[in-house]
Amino acid sequence: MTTLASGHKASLLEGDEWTKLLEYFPNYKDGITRLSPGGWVFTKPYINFADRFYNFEFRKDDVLVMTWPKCGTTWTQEIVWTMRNNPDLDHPDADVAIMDRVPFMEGDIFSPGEDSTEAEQMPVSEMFKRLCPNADPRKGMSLQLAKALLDPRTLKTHLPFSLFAPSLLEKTKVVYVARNPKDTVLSYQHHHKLFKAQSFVGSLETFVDYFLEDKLVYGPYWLHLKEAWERRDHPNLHFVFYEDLKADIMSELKRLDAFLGTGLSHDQLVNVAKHTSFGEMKSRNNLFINKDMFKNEAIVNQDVLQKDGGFFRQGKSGDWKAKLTPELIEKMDKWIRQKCDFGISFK
Ligand code: PPS
Repeated sequence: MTTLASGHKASLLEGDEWTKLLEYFPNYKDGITRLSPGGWVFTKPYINFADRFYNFEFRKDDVLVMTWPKCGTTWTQEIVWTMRNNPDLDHPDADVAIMDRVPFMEGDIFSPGEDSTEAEQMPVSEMFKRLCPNADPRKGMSLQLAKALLDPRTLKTHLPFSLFAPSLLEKTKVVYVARNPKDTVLSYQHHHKLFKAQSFVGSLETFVDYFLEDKLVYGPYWLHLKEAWERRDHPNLHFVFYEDLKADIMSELKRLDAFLGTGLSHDQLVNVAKHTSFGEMKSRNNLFINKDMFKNEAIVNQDVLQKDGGFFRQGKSGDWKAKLTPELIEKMDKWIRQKCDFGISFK
Protein backbone atom coordinates (compact mmCIF):
# COMPACT_ATOMS: atom_id res chain seq x y z
CA MET A 1 0.00 0.00 0.00
CA THR A 2 1.26 3.48 -0.90
CA THR A 3 0.20 6.72 0.81
CA LEU A 4 -0.19 9.61 -1.62
CA ALA A 5 0.26 13.37 -1.10
CA SER A 6 -3.54 13.69 -1.27
CA GLY A 7 -3.73 11.45 1.83
CA HIS A 8 -5.25 8.57 -0.14
CA LYS A 9 -3.92 5.07 0.20
CA ALA A 10 -3.36 3.21 -3.07
CA SER A 11 -3.38 -0.55 -3.35
CA LEU A 12 -3.37 -2.91 -6.33
CA LEU A 13 -6.40 -5.08 -7.01
CA GLU A 14 -5.74 -8.69 -6.07
CA GLY A 15 -7.46 -12.06 -5.66
CA ASP A 16 -10.86 -12.89 -7.13
CA GLU A 17 -11.74 -9.30 -7.90
CA TRP A 18 -8.60 -8.92 -9.99
CA THR A 19 -9.05 -12.28 -11.76
CA LYS A 20 -12.65 -11.40 -12.61
CA LEU A 21 -11.72 -7.94 -13.89
CA LEU A 22 -9.07 -9.42 -16.18
CA GLU A 23 -11.69 -11.72 -17.68
CA TYR A 24 -13.60 -8.68 -18.93
CA PHE A 25 -10.71 -6.23 -19.38
CA PRO A 26 -7.79 -8.46 -20.45
CA ASN A 27 -5.59 -5.57 -21.51
CA TYR A 28 -5.49 -4.04 -18.06
CA LYS A 29 -3.06 -6.87 -17.28
CA ASP A 30 -0.31 -4.55 -15.95
CA GLY A 31 -2.40 -3.80 -12.88
CA ILE A 32 -5.20 -1.66 -11.54
CA THR A 33 -5.02 0.41 -8.39
CA ARG A 34 -7.83 1.58 -6.14
CA LEU A 35 -7.60 4.52 -3.75
CA SER A 36 -9.06 4.82 -0.32
CA PRO A 37 -11.06 6.79 0.61
CA GLY A 38 -13.20 7.40 -2.46
CA GLY A 39 -12.60 4.14 -4.30
CA TRP A 40 -11.03 5.90 -7.30
CA VAL A 41 -9.78 3.31 -9.81
CA PHE A 42 -6.78 3.83 -12.09
CA THR A 43 -4.21 1.98 -14.13
CA LYS A 44 -1.14 1.06 -12.08
CA PRO A 45 1.13 3.92 -13.28
CA TYR A 46 -1.20 6.40 -11.57
CA ILE A 47 0.66 5.63 -8.33
CA ASN A 48 3.90 7.03 -9.81
CA PHE A 49 2.26 10.21 -11.07
CA ALA A 50 -0.33 10.90 -8.34
CA ASP A 51 1.76 13.31 -6.27
CA ARG A 52 2.76 15.26 -9.36
CA PHE A 53 -0.91 15.73 -10.27
CA TYR A 54 -1.75 16.73 -6.70
CA ASN A 55 1.10 19.24 -6.56
CA PHE A 56 0.71 20.50 -10.13
CA GLU A 57 1.44 24.21 -10.28
CA PHE A 58 -1.60 25.84 -11.77
CA ARG A 59 -1.29 29.40 -13.00
CA LYS A 60 -3.86 32.15 -12.72
CA ASP A 61 -4.59 32.22 -16.47
CA ASP A 62 -5.15 28.45 -16.69
CA VAL A 63 -8.52 26.94 -17.47
CA LEU A 64 -8.94 23.31 -16.48
CA VAL A 65 -11.69 21.31 -18.21
CA MET A 66 -12.71 18.59 -15.76
CA THR A 67 -15.15 15.74 -16.41
CA TRP A 68 -15.58 12.04 -15.74
CA PRO A 69 -14.74 10.10 -18.95
CA LYS A 70 -17.12 10.46 -21.89
CA CYS A 71 -19.02 13.47 -20.54
CA GLY A 72 -17.97 15.79 -23.36
CA THR A 73 -14.43 16.77 -22.38
CA THR A 74 -13.06 16.88 -25.90
CA TRP A 75 -15.92 19.03 -27.11
CA THR A 76 -15.58 21.41 -24.17
CA GLN A 77 -11.80 21.63 -24.37
CA GLU A 78 -12.11 22.56 -28.05
CA ILE A 79 -14.81 25.13 -27.21
CA VAL A 80 -12.69 26.70 -24.47
CA TRP A 81 -9.49 26.68 -26.52
CA THR A 82 -11.27 28.17 -29.53
CA MET A 83 -12.96 30.87 -27.46
CA ARG A 84 -9.66 31.87 -25.88
CA ASN A 85 -7.35 31.49 -28.86
CA ASN A 86 -9.21 31.24 -32.12
CA PRO A 87 -12.55 33.08 -32.13
CA ASP A 88 -11.87 34.44 -35.64
CA LEU A 89 -10.84 30.97 -36.85
CA ASP A 90 -7.44 32.15 -38.03
CA HIS A 91 -5.07 30.64 -35.44
CA PRO A 92 -2.13 28.80 -37.05
CA ASP A 93 -2.23 26.03 -34.42
CA ALA A 94 -5.93 25.22 -34.88
CA ASP A 95 -5.09 22.10 -36.90
CA VAL A 96 -2.57 20.84 -34.35
CA ALA A 97 -3.91 17.82 -32.44
CA ILE A 98 -6.31 18.83 -29.66
CA MET A 99 -4.33 16.74 -27.15
CA ASP A 100 -1.25 18.88 -27.89
CA ARG A 101 -2.99 22.22 -27.59
CA VAL A 102 -4.96 21.06 -24.53
CA PRO A 103 -2.89 18.39 -22.78
CA PHE A 104 -4.66 15.53 -20.99
CA MET A 105 -2.94 15.98 -17.63
CA GLU A 106 -3.00 12.34 -16.54
CA GLY A 107 -2.71 10.86 -20.05
CA ASP A 108 0.61 9.26 -19.05
CA ILE A 109 -1.16 6.72 -16.85
CA PHE A 110 -2.30 5.06 -20.09
CA SER A 111 1.14 5.16 -21.75
CA PRO A 112 3.55 2.24 -21.89
CA GLY A 113 6.18 2.04 -19.13
CA GLU A 114 9.28 4.09 -19.87
CA ASP A 115 11.55 1.07 -20.33
CA SER A 116 9.24 -0.74 -22.78
CA THR A 117 9.76 -0.96 -26.53
CA GLU A 118 6.29 0.56 -27.04
CA ALA A 119 7.49 3.70 -25.24
CA GLU A 120 10.32 3.98 -27.77
CA GLN A 121 7.82 3.76 -30.62
CA MET A 122 5.30 6.34 -29.37
CA PRO A 123 4.99 9.18 -31.90
CA VAL A 124 6.43 12.41 -30.53
CA SER A 125 4.60 15.52 -31.65
CA GLU A 126 6.26 18.61 -33.06
CA MET A 127 4.74 20.62 -30.20
CA PHE A 128 6.36 18.34 -27.60
CA LYS A 129 9.71 18.62 -29.37
CA ARG A 130 9.36 22.40 -29.52
CA LEU A 131 8.16 23.01 -25.95
CA CYS A 132 10.08 20.25 -24.18
CA PRO A 133 13.40 20.15 -26.08
CA ASN A 134 15.34 18.55 -23.23
CA ALA A 135 12.63 16.19 -21.98
CA ASP A 136 12.57 12.43 -22.39
CA PRO A 137 9.23 11.52 -24.05
CA ARG A 138 9.43 7.97 -22.60
CA LYS A 139 8.83 9.47 -19.16
CA GLY A 140 5.34 10.44 -20.32
CA MET A 141 4.52 13.29 -22.66
CA SER A 142 1.19 14.57 -21.32
CA LEU A 143 2.30 15.96 -17.98
CA GLN A 144 5.57 17.37 -19.32
CA LEU A 145 3.63 19.11 -22.08
CA ALA A 146 1.04 20.40 -19.61
CA LYS A 147 3.86 21.97 -17.58
CA ALA A 148 5.66 23.44 -20.56
CA LEU A 149 2.65 24.85 -22.40
CA LEU A 150 2.73 28.62 -22.83
CA ASP A 151 0.07 30.85 -21.26
CA PRO A 152 -2.85 30.97 -21.53
CA ARG A 153 -3.05 27.22 -20.88
CA THR A 154 -6.22 25.18 -21.35
CA LEU A 155 -5.83 21.77 -19.70
CA LYS A 156 -7.96 18.65 -19.51
CA THR A 157 -8.45 16.11 -16.73
CA HIS A 158 -10.79 13.31 -15.71
CA LEU A 159 -9.40 13.37 -12.16
CA PRO A 160 -11.81 14.52 -9.43
CA PHE A 161 -11.34 17.56 -7.20
CA SER A 162 -10.14 15.46 -4.25
CA LEU A 163 -7.05 14.31 -6.14
CA PHE A 164 -5.87 17.89 -6.63
CA ALA A 165 -4.65 20.23 -3.89
CA PRO A 166 -7.57 21.92 -2.10
CA SER A 167 -6.32 25.30 -3.39
CA LEU A 168 -7.19 24.37 -7.01
CA LEU A 169 -10.12 26.77 -7.35
CA GLU A 170 -8.19 29.58 -5.68
CA LYS A 171 -5.47 29.20 -8.31
CA THR A 172 -7.39 28.63 -11.52
CA LYS A 173 -10.70 28.45 -13.34
CA VAL A 174 -12.37 25.06 -13.80
CA VAL A 175 -15.07 24.18 -16.33
CA TYR A 176 -16.85 21.04 -15.13
CA VAL A 177 -19.06 19.03 -17.52
CA ALA A 178 -21.69 16.56 -16.31
CA ARG A 179 -23.60 14.15 -18.53
CA ASN A 180 -26.57 11.88 -17.98
CA PRO A 181 -25.03 8.65 -16.58
CA LYS A 182 -27.12 6.53 -18.94
CA ASP A 183 -25.47 8.10 -21.99
CA THR A 184 -22.10 8.26 -20.25
CA VAL A 185 -22.05 4.52 -19.59
CA LEU A 186 -22.94 3.72 -23.22
CA SER A 187 -20.23 6.02 -24.53
CA TYR A 188 -17.70 4.54 -22.08
CA GLN A 189 -18.60 1.02 -23.13
CA HIS A 190 -18.03 2.00 -26.76
CA HIS A 191 -14.65 3.51 -25.78
CA HIS A 192 -13.70 0.24 -24.05
CA LYS A 193 -14.59 -1.76 -27.13
CA LEU A 194 -13.00 0.61 -29.63
CA PHE A 195 -9.57 1.04 -28.06
CA LYS A 196 -7.53 -2.13 -27.72
CA ALA A 197 -5.67 -0.83 -24.65
CA GLN A 198 -8.98 -0.78 -22.79
CA SER A 199 -10.65 -3.76 -24.54
CA PHE A 200 -13.85 -4.77 -22.81
CA VAL A 201 -15.10 -8.26 -23.65
CA GLY A 202 -18.51 -8.79 -22.13
CA SER A 203 -22.16 -7.82 -22.33
CA LEU A 204 -23.68 -4.39 -21.86
CA GLU A 205 -25.28 -5.72 -18.66
CA THR A 206 -21.84 -6.58 -17.23
CA PHE A 207 -20.41 -3.20 -18.21
CA VAL A 208 -23.32 -1.39 -16.56
CA ASP A 209 -22.77 -3.47 -13.41
CA TYR A 210 -19.09 -2.46 -13.34
CA PHE A 211 -20.17 1.17 -13.71
CA LEU A 212 -22.81 0.99 -10.99
CA GLU A 213 -20.40 -0.80 -8.64
CA ASP A 214 -17.77 1.96 -9.17
CA LYS A 215 -15.30 -0.58 -10.58
CA LEU A 216 -14.46 0.99 -13.95
CA VAL A 217 -11.24 2.92 -14.45
CA TYR A 218 -11.80 6.38 -12.87
CA GLY A 219 -14.21 4.83 -10.39
CA PRO A 220 -17.32 6.37 -8.89
CA TYR A 221 -18.98 8.75 -11.33
CA TRP A 222 -21.47 9.84 -8.65
CA LEU A 223 -18.69 10.93 -6.28
CA HIS A 224 -16.87 12.79 -9.05
CA LEU A 225 -20.10 14.68 -9.76
CA LYS A 226 -20.80 15.24 -6.08
CA GLU A 227 -17.41 16.83 -5.45
CA ALA A 228 -17.99 19.28 -8.31
CA TRP A 229 -21.67 19.90 -7.48
CA GLU A 230 -20.74 20.90 -3.92
CA ARG A 231 -18.37 23.53 -5.30
CA ARG A 232 -20.71 24.80 -8.04
CA ASP A 233 -21.23 28.23 -6.43
CA HIS A 234 -17.51 28.96 -6.32
CA PRO A 235 -16.80 31.91 -8.65
CA ASN A 236 -13.96 29.98 -10.31
CA LEU A 237 -16.11 26.94 -11.13
CA HIS A 238 -18.39 26.80 -14.15
CA PHE A 239 -20.74 23.82 -14.05
CA VAL A 240 -22.31 22.77 -17.33
CA PHE A 241 -24.38 19.84 -18.58
CA TYR A 242 -23.55 18.11 -21.88
CA GLU A 243 -27.29 18.07 -22.57
CA ASP A 244 -27.49 21.88 -22.25
CA LEU A 245 -24.60 22.29 -24.66
CA LYS A 246 -26.52 20.09 -27.09
CA ALA A 247 -29.86 21.84 -26.55
CA ASP A 248 -28.75 25.47 -26.83
CA ILE A 249 -25.10 25.98 -27.68
CA MET A 250 -25.36 29.76 -28.14
CA SER A 251 -26.77 30.33 -24.64
CA GLU A 252 -24.09 28.09 -23.15
CA LEU A 253 -21.35 29.87 -25.11
CA LYS A 254 -22.60 33.21 -23.76
CA ARG A 255 -22.44 31.82 -20.19
CA LEU A 256 -18.94 30.53 -20.84
CA ASP A 257 -17.92 33.85 -22.38
CA ALA A 258 -18.94 35.61 -19.17
CA PHE A 259 -17.11 33.04 -17.02
CA LEU A 260 -13.91 33.06 -19.06
CA GLY A 261 -13.97 36.82 -19.57
CA THR A 262 -13.33 36.38 -23.28
CA GLY A 263 -15.70 39.19 -24.35
CA LEU A 264 -16.51 37.65 -27.73
CA SER A 265 -18.90 39.22 -30.23
CA HIS A 266 -22.02 37.44 -31.50
CA ASP A 267 -20.22 36.58 -34.76
CA GLN A 268 -17.26 35.15 -32.88
CA LEU A 269 -19.55 32.98 -30.76
CA VAL A 270 -21.21 31.76 -33.96
CA ASN A 271 -17.73 30.89 -35.26
CA VAL A 272 -17.00 28.90 -32.11
CA ALA A 273 -20.33 27.04 -32.25
CA LYS A 274 -19.80 26.07 -35.88
CA HIS A 275 -16.12 25.14 -35.52
CA THR A 276 -16.82 22.90 -32.50
CA SER A 277 -20.02 21.29 -33.81
CA PHE A 278 -20.03 17.51 -33.79
CA GLY A 279 -19.96 17.34 -37.61
CA GLU A 280 -16.97 19.68 -37.94
CA MET A 281 -14.98 18.06 -35.13
CA LYS A 282 -15.68 14.62 -36.53
CA SER A 283 -14.54 15.59 -40.00
CA ARG A 284 -11.36 17.27 -38.69
CA ASN A 285 -10.71 14.23 -36.44
CA ASN A 286 -7.59 15.89 -34.98
CA LEU A 287 -7.78 14.57 -31.45
CA PHE A 288 -4.43 12.79 -31.59
CA ILE A 289 -1.26 13.67 -33.47
CA ASN A 290 -1.53 10.60 -35.64
CA LYS A 291 -4.85 10.42 -37.50
CA ASP A 292 -3.77 7.14 -39.09
CA MET A 293 -3.79 5.62 -35.62
CA PHE A 294 -7.48 4.87 -36.17
CA LYS A 295 -6.52 2.57 -39.05
CA ASN A 296 -4.08 0.64 -36.87
CA GLU A 297 -5.63 -2.72 -35.91
CA ALA A 298 -3.27 -3.00 -32.92
CA ILE A 299 -4.69 0.20 -31.42
CA VAL A 300 -8.27 0.43 -32.65
CA ASN A 301 -10.77 -2.41 -33.13
CA GLN A 302 -11.64 -2.05 -36.82
CA ASP A 303 -14.90 -4.04 -36.54
CA VAL A 304 -16.21 -1.78 -33.79
CA LEU A 305 -15.02 1.28 -35.73
CA GLN A 306 -16.96 0.19 -38.83
CA LYS A 307 -20.07 -0.96 -36.99
CA ASP A 308 -20.48 1.51 -34.12
CA GLY A 309 -18.28 4.45 -35.06
CA GLY A 310 -15.03 5.98 -33.87
CA PHE A 311 -14.15 8.40 -31.08
CA PHE A 312 -16.74 10.83 -32.47
CA ARG A 313 -19.47 8.20 -32.25
CA GLN A 314 -22.88 9.89 -32.11
CA GLY A 315 -22.62 13.10 -30.16
CA LYS A 316 -26.26 12.92 -29.08
CA SER A 317 -28.21 13.10 -25.86
CA GLY A 318 -30.73 10.43 -25.03
CA ASP A 319 -29.19 7.54 -27.02
CA TRP A 320 -29.86 5.44 -23.90
CA LYS A 321 -33.59 5.40 -24.64
CA ALA A 322 -32.92 3.18 -27.66
CA LYS A 323 -29.99 1.20 -26.28
CA LEU A 324 -30.73 0.33 -22.64
CA THR A 325 -33.23 -2.42 -21.80
CA PRO A 326 -36.10 -1.60 -19.38
CA GLU A 327 -34.25 -3.68 -16.73
CA LEU A 328 -31.06 -1.65 -17.12
CA ILE A 329 -33.01 1.62 -17.05
CA GLU A 330 -34.67 0.55 -13.82
CA LYS A 331 -31.32 -0.47 -12.32
CA MET A 332 -29.75 2.83 -13.28
CA ASP A 333 -32.71 4.86 -12.03
CA LYS A 334 -32.40 3.13 -8.67
CA TRP A 335 -28.65 3.91 -8.58
CA ILE A 336 -29.34 7.56 -9.49
CA ARG A 337 -31.90 7.83 -6.66
CA GLN A 338 -29.51 6.26 -4.15
CA LYS A 339 -26.11 7.67 -5.14
CA CYS A 340 -26.92 10.98 -6.83
CA ASP A 341 -29.06 12.23 -3.95
CA PHE A 342 -27.11 15.47 -3.46
CA GLY A 343 -29.39 17.75 -5.50
CA ILE A 344 -28.32 17.16 -9.10
CA SER A 345 -30.98 16.21 -11.65
CA PHE A 346 -30.06 14.82 -15.01
CA LYS A 347 -31.50 16.06 -18.28
S1 PPS B 1 -13.01 11.07 -23.33
O1 PPS B 1 -12.41 9.95 -24.11
O2 PPS B 1 -13.37 10.60 -21.98
O3 PPS B 1 -12.16 12.25 -23.26
O4 PPS B 1 -14.36 11.42 -24.08
P1 PPS B 1 -15.16 12.79 -23.99
O5 PPS B 1 -14.58 13.75 -24.95
O6 PPS B 1 -15.33 13.24 -22.58
O7 PPS B 1 -16.59 12.36 -24.48
C1 PPS B 1 -16.77 11.75 -25.73
C2 PPS B 1 -18.23 11.92 -26.08
O8 PPS B 1 -18.47 13.27 -26.50
C3 PPS B 1 -18.94 13.26 -27.85
N1 PPS B 1 -18.48 14.45 -28.57
C4 PPS B 1 -19.30 15.43 -28.94
N2 PPS B 1 -20.63 15.61 -28.77
C5 PPS B 1 -21.17 16.73 -29.30
N3 PPS B 1 -20.47 17.65 -30.01
C6 PPS B 1 -19.14 17.52 -30.20
N4 PPS B 1 -18.46 18.43 -30.88
C7 PPS B 1 -18.51 16.36 -29.66
N5 PPS B 1 -17.23 15.90 -29.66
C8 PPS B 1 -17.24 14.72 -29.00
C9 PPS B 1 -18.37 11.98 -28.42
O9 PPS B 1 -19.01 11.63 -29.62
C10 PPS B 1 -18.62 11.03 -27.26
O10 PPS B 1 -20.01 10.76 -27.06
P2 PPS B 1 -20.79 9.56 -27.78
O11 PPS B 1 -22.09 9.47 -27.07
O12 PPS B 1 -19.95 8.33 -27.59
O13 PPS B 1 -20.94 9.94 -29.20
